[in-house]
Amino acid sequence: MIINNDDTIAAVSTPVGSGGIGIVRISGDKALSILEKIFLCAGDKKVEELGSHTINYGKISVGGRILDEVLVSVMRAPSTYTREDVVEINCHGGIAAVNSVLRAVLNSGARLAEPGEFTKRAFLNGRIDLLQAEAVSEIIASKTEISKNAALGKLGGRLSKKIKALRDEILSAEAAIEAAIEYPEHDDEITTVRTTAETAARCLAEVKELIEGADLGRILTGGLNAVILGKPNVGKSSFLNYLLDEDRAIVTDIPGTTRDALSETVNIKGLPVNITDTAGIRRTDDYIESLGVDKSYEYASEADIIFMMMDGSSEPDEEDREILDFIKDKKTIIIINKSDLEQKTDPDALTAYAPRENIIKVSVREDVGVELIFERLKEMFLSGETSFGGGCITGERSLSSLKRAQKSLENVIATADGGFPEDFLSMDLNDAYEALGEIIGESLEEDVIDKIFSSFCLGK
Ligand SMILES: Nc1nc2c(ncn2[C@@H]2O[C@H](COP(=O)(O)OP(=O)(O)OP(=O)(O)O)[C@@H](O)[C@H]2O)c(=O)[nH]1
Ligand SMILES: [Mg+2]
Repeated sequence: MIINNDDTIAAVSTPVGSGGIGIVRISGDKALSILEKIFLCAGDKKVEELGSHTINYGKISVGGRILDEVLVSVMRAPSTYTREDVVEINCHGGIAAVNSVLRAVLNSGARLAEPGEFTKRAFLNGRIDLLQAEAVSEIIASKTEISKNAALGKLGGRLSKKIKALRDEILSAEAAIEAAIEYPEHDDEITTVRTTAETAARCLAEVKELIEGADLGRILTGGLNAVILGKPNVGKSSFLNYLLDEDRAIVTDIPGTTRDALSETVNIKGLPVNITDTAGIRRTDDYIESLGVDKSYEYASEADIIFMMMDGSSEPDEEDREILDFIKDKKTIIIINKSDLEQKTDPDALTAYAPRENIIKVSVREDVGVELIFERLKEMFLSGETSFGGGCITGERSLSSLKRAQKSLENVIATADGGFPEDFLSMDLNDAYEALGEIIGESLEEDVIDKIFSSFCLGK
């Protein structure tokens, strides 16, 4: 993707399809002169007379033909989304009106924006850093209030500040080492090395905390991957339908009803959950069913949480035991279903497979106890949420930079403990500094930056 940042860019910033209004956004040096060519402002005002950050009524007209009746927001640089002159034309929604206005803008000298290019400009022009840019696309992708709030905190820059503070601290330590090497006569080597190790340990603790938070970040943006697992007929599909509040999956009293995995996204206590109902697990000669069983295990292996379901009205049997052995070392909530019937499964007898608080008796059919599953899920995955109100690191890119910083800081401590010379420390400190810089978008190659922004929505 080769992009000339001197161009004036334009795109439709609202979703394609019918709606009350659609917005064509323009950013760049020529935004206002382009508007001048196509906008008949009420009161015959010229565009140059329009104040910054005003909304102006008028018509878009090309060659004497009126394309639409519009409201135009005029925002002059530098207090704009991109820090360039920005114009937003609010047209009538619907494909025809919006596209005709976009075409007029493009014919008047703008270039169609690449996905994410407005935000990329905000980044390149220094209004936001890379973490904040990522937060923008996370806000757009948020499926729940909690996800959105975390992304909003990140956009506000709290996480960026934390990273910057860490970098400052590392840089100071590095400077102290350099000074010590430069002027050995003033250096008390033992003290310098010890102080550096202390700084590295402090930073390491924070980096580790950020790595832990990244897991929550991934869940808040992409959703928690949950799988309902269990032998046939225990009520897995009934549970999925309960969560969706609709008859999504077929439920019958015939074991082996579900043959193929079925996934949906639901909001559980603010947690976005991608939940998969699977084929009941049993030994079977039916080829298609056996493929479904293999798939059930596959899904469960990759899940963040398994809901293992059992039928409380029957004694646990071989099939249950096989699944219990599989989930034993995995994050699992064991759901003992059908509590409305006479019970033959004792939750206390299952504590070898999951902590007691993760074994929950319910009746999906009678809607008893299901709330306890939700509460437990929230405790398991959102307990750290308040401490990450400023947003979490998300995405493989940032996570691998964090891990590199962790490794380098660990090296600093090991080197200090090993009594190696001071210049060894400086290299690893520098590497940690660079790795953290990548997260906020400093010291990143241009093609990496292009790649990051290309995953954004068009018009953002
Ligand atoms: N009594 C009682 N019956 C239930 C409950 N939940 C589900 N059932 C019944 O159990 C039977 C099986 O339910 P499903 O949801 O199809 O079970 P499944 O685990 O998806 O079964 P497979 O797809 O065959 O693996 C149906 O007849 C449901 O109505 C419950 O809480 N109490
Ligand atoms: Mg089913």
